Amino acid sequence: MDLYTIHGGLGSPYSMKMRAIFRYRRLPHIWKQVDMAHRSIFANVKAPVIPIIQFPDGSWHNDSTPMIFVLEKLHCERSIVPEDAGQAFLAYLLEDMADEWGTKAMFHYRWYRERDQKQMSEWLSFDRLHGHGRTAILDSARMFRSRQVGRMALVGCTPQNAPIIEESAKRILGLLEAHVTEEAYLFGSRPSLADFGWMGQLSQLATDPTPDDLMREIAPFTFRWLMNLDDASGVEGTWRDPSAPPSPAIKGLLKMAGEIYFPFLLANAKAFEKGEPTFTVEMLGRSYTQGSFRYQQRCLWDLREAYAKLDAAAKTMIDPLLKDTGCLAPLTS
Ligand SMILES: N[C@@H](CCC(=O)N[C@@H](CS)C(=O)NCC(=O)O)C(=O)O
Repeated sequence: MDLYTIHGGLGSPYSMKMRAIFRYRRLPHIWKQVDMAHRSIFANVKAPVIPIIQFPDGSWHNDSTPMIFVLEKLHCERSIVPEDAGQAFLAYLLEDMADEWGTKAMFHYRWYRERDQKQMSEWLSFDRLHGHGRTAILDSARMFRSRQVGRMALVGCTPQNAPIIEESAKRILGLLEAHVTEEAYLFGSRPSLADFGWMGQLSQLATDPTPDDLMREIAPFTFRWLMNLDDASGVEGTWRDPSAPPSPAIKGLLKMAGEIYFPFLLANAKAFEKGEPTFTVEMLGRSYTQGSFRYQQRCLWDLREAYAKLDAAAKTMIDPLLKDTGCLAPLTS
């Protein structure tokens, strides 16, 4: 049997995203929690991030978005890229926003408050060390916690940025909560890469104590939607009609991209080009500051390239929506 091996973790949003994709796509796989005994797998990939996936041909891969597109080339059944090129672009943009901006909420809620720091450092250490003794688990939790808390400023999870991150998380939850009772997924009755991208990040909000409480209170159906999407291997559906008006959720998420995600990407790219280690950008009426990263400069380039490759018919179809939501100018400038 052609078996994939996913080396991941329950506490890793990108691992949950990829496992859900493998399940939905019915690609035979096994799941391995990365633990101390398996650290050598990191030697097989460039960036030391999980999930790391070994393909049936023995090759090793990581970075979830490129992996999604490699899998699309290898398997055509149960694709997660909408058939219509314009919708496919929108799904890619929303997935990218989940990965790069949605993850701020994940990291912020996990490491900002004492309650979440304690619970999640202990659980994540337990995942890697269970059976090796309580002392080893708690010692490792303390080290892991101080390492993660120490990284918060670099990725923008500071007290100054907290109101922006929390407001944007609540906005996303509000949009999804209104959507999931009316339509199965963002681009139809079958899930797309955008659904899986958000599912990955929000699966962690549903686990960590403070955002778990928040979700149960303000987005209980979204919470349940995530649990269902975790194994959608039985879902059979169709893509939404690309000529139909966009749903309020798609429009709302794109508006967030125009107000938050693109300003963030543009400011990061500008700072990175100039060699500036940090950048500040105005969003939601406040100043947002964090370290500049090459990876997110690449995200902006990739989005622009994907948009530029669309044919005239696809652009005609989605341009009014992109323009209306403030996404067109950053994609074309
Ligand atoms: N862009 C990567 C990001 C993966 C990522 O950041 N993984 C995290 C866990 S969710 C990680 O392994 N971080 C390594 C670390 O914290 O040192 C993807 O889409 O897969």
